[in-house]
Amino acid sequence: MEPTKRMTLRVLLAAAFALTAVTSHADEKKITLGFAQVGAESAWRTANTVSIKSAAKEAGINLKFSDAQQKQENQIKAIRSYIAQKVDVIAFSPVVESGWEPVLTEAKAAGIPVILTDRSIDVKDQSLYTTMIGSDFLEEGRRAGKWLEDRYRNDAGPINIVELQGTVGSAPANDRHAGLMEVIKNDPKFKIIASQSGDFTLAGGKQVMEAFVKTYGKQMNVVYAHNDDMALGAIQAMEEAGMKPGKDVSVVSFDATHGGFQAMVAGKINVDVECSPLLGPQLMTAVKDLVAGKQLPKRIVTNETVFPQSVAAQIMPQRKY
Ligand code: GYE
Repeated sequence: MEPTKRMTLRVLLAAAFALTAVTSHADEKKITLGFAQVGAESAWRTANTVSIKSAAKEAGINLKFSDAQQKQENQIKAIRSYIAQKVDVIAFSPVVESGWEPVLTEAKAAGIPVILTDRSIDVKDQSLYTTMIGSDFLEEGRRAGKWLEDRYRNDAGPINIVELQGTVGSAPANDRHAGLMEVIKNDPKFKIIASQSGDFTLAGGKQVMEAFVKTYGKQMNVVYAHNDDMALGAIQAMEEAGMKPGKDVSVVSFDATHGGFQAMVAGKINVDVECSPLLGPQLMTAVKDLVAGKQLPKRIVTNETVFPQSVAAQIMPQRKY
């Protein structure tokens, strides 16, 4: 072949290659994920939302996001709208455990797979969701119970516990309570003298604690708060009543957020059981795997630990939420 012809051929080949590259890229459909969030009730939740939004961006996934303001009916509405919009995958963090069959049956009939994150649900038909990514709240409750057993090992008791529960009917509230009970039920010196929901918020925790302080005062030995926001609210209520949280009363909390760590360093929370909100990257991997037709494990459990007050100052700089 003459050099000029060879040259033209080369140019033509290169152009053809470039064209295929462009078309195949355009053919690659962007995955759309509909995510129905619980709300913005706590520092944990804020970190969870940031994690999901930034992981979706990073993974090149088109995210439709809704905030249910802690109301199941809002979440159901959001899921229905994702079904109507024919998204590729639906994920949600269920406010409460019960009542999901109807809407999940609709998703299944539409052929849209559902992933649960953070909180689990109570359904007979396990085929209504593909996988559940999140913490083991029962184990978290047990961990807190074991810390209490150790702390009061040489104390004859009674050890009076007041409990600030999370949202009524939610998996973390149910299981953090059940996990504690499992550990202390055989030791009669531990008594839960009062238990009420503060809805996982700082204001809720403070309000419930104000009432507990008035009714039980010095009788209280332990505040068992289902999250840091409520623990921080309870601390305010105790301080306003002239008590010394962390000293007069042990404060046990969950999440291990920055706020929780700060209170530990200040000596006001005695132990914080870790619960990680950074579920975004794992969720996006699961979404991509699902769309690629891969089989997912039914349960993906987050790795977590317990932070006693004694390690708080040293660990705090490494915390990411
Ligand atoms: O502990 C609390 C949040 O579901 C694990 O919800 C989550 C809980 C978390 O409001 O802070």
